[in-house]
Order: sequence, then structure tokens, then C-alpha cells
Amino acid sequence: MTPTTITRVHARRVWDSRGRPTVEAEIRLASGVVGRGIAPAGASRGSREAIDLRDGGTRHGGFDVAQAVANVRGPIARAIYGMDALDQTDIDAKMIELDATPNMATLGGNATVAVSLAVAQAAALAHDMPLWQYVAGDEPVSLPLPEVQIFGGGAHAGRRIDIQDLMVMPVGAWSFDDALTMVAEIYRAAGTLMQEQGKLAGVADEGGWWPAFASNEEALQMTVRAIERAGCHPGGDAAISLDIAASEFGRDGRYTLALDQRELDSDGLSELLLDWIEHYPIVSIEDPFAEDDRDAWIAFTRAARHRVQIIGDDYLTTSAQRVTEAAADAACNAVLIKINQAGTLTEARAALDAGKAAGFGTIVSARSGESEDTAIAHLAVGWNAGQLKVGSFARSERMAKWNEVLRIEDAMGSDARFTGAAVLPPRK
Ligand code: 2PG
Ligand code: MG
Repeated sequence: MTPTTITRVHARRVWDSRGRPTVEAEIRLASGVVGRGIAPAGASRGSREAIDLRDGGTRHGGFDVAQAVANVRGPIARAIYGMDALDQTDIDAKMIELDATPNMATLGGNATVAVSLAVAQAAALAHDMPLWQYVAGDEPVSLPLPEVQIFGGGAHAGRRIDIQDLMVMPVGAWSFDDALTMVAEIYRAAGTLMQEQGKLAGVADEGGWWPAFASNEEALQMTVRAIERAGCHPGGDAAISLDIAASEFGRDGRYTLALDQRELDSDGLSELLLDWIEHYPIVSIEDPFAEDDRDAWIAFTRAARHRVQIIGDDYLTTSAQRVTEAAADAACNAVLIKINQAGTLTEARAALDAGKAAGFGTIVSARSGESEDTAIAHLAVGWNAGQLKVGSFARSERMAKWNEVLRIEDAMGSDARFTGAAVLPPRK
């Protein structure tokens, strides 16, 4: 037994930012340190994601996690007890082997992700290091360019508008702190504009203003106005980033923009998005098409890659294999990294590495259902991802992550490296 031998594996039910049950895992090492991880949960989910194991039935709307908690306390605990917490890859491989399905359907991705994160936290603590430093090893690190939601829509706002995330990226910022300072003004300005127009109606799931708009395009217009109202130059200081989350309103090449009362085919949606890119300062678009619309992804990327970052989320589901295939297809040029889509840190890291190898932009991302767990702030820095998406600039499950990056930046002092918009994939 060494000081980093796992001597206790525990789990309990805690609650996420939507008030739903979720899994918290705790890993104790022989030295006495305890690492903790909490599983997040998505609302708009790719069909190939690791399974979010829920009990079903009537309790808590079927969202309870008694089985996932039991899986940590039982089979996972038995499998990894006595292993060395420094062997993250072996521990994750053990869970993958024990699960024996391609998508963590047996153990639950919510069980495995909580354990995987808790193991990493325990190992970092054993080294007396912050998580970002532990996962970085000797590799270079950087502070991420934040992607921050101003208006929430789609599955996060009762489908009030069809687009899911209207975000800003402070491309003109010179530090992470400067980036958030700019975002704070834009977020506040957006709220003021909504209030002035009598449209202020609270916030959506990730803290973005509730999108009380008459059309999807009005949301874009308001985002530009908010940037201007904050005294920023649209495109120069802060640009727009969209998560269309098109799988939510499209399949088989048909897309229904309910708010605009329009049904479009893939070409029609492509034209609409290209028109928006032409008229608004958009630098990034996520999931422009449904996850089953490969040809549309390829055609759109051919047309738009000189001008915007095109991110696969539901399309790639944090899978190294899917990233490599998409790179061969030239179907996008960036990958969203959600640890719980993969189910373990090791697999998420592999997807990030595959993205980097392909010259893709890499964005570490939270889920719409979150907690006070700040691990992803550390992973974005320590994995040198370059970009971080955490939701909006309100609600403490979001602010906990932004504030954690501020702490990391502060602790790094003059070593802190923030490269701003240079992290976006080359527009070639
Ligand atoms: C996304 C995320 C975050 P969810 O689609 O990128 O906005 O949403 O966690 O619901 O999948
Ligand atoms: Mg998305």
C-alpha cells in the first residue's frame, strides 16, 4: 500500500442546478485525502452519449439515481479498491471493462464520471497540487477564452426560441479577468435592454436572460445591441457564438424553426446560417445541423470554415473516434469536450487530443444541469483546451467555474498565459 492507494469508494445522492438528483462520488486514499466529483446532466443530449442512468418510475420525475449510486458503492468500489489513484488511465479502463457496453449503459455514465473526477481530485490533493497543475504535468497550460451565454433558448428555456445558446466571446480581451469584465457589462446591458422593452422575464437554465423574442433573429439583434450598449465593439471586442443544437428541432434533413413558423431542409438551414454569418459578428457555431445530417455538416464546413469555428457537440459526443472521422470528412473544425458524454476523464482527454491532432479548436464545456463542482475550470486550463463554455454569467453553479479560473489566473501571476482569439481554429 502506498499513500495514494484507494482505501474507500463512496457515493451519495446530491442535487443539481435544476433541483434534480445527481451522483456525488468520494475517493479516499491511504494518506487520508479525499477527492470528490459530481456528475453534471445535459438536457439536449447526443444519442451516442454515455448513458445517464436514472431510476425511472414516478419519484423525482423518474430522475432519481439510486441505482447509479449503488453501482459506485458496489461494483465500482470493488473493482477499483486498492488501485493507485495516480493510475487514472487504469482506473478508467477498469470501469470501462466492468461496464462492458459502448456507452456505460450498465454502470451509468453519471456513476463513472463522478468516480473518474473524484479519483483525479484525490490524486491532485495527494500531490498537494491544484487539479489543473496535476493534469497538465509538464505540458504547457493556458487560460481559456470564455464562451458566455447571454440568452438561453431551446431545451433550456421551454423552447421559447429555437436556437439554444446565444453567447459572446470576448475576442478582444487581453486576460481572463479582462474577458469576464467585458462579459459582465454585456450581460448586464442585455438585461437592461430587455427591461426597457418590457421583456425582462427572468433567466433560463444556464442563467442567460429568458428569450422573450418574436423571432430567432431578434435574439441575434439583441445580442449585438447588448455588446454595443456595454461600450464594446461587436466583432472587435466581443463576438457572437451560437449553439444551434439543431438535433433538437431537426431530423432526416428537415428542420422546424417553430418560432419563425418555417420548415427548412438542410440547404435552407445552411443558407440561413450563412446569411447570419454575413450580417452578424459571429465567430463560432455549434451543432449547426442534426447529428444524423453528415452531408450537411460537410457542405456547411466547406462554405463557412474560412469565417467561423464550427463545433461538433451532439455530432461528436466527446468521442476520439468520432473526432477523427469528422476530421477526415472535414465535417467541422472544433470539438466540444463534455466529460460526462464520454463517461471518464481518460476518454474525454483522448477526444481532446484527437481534436488537437486534427488542428481543431477544443472547448471544455459544462452541461445545462450543473453543480458547485469546479473541475472543468481546472481541466480547461490544465489540458490547454483554449476555450471554456460554462453557461451564462449568473447562477452560482456557473459563477463557481468562472471564479475558479480567476483564482487560477491570479495564482499563476506573471506566468498566466491567455491568448484570446488566437485559440480559434485558423480560418483557412
Ligand atoms: C450544450 C449544453 C450546454 P446540454 O448543448 O452544449 O449548453 O447543453 O448540457 O443540455 O446538452
Ligand atoms: Mg451544444
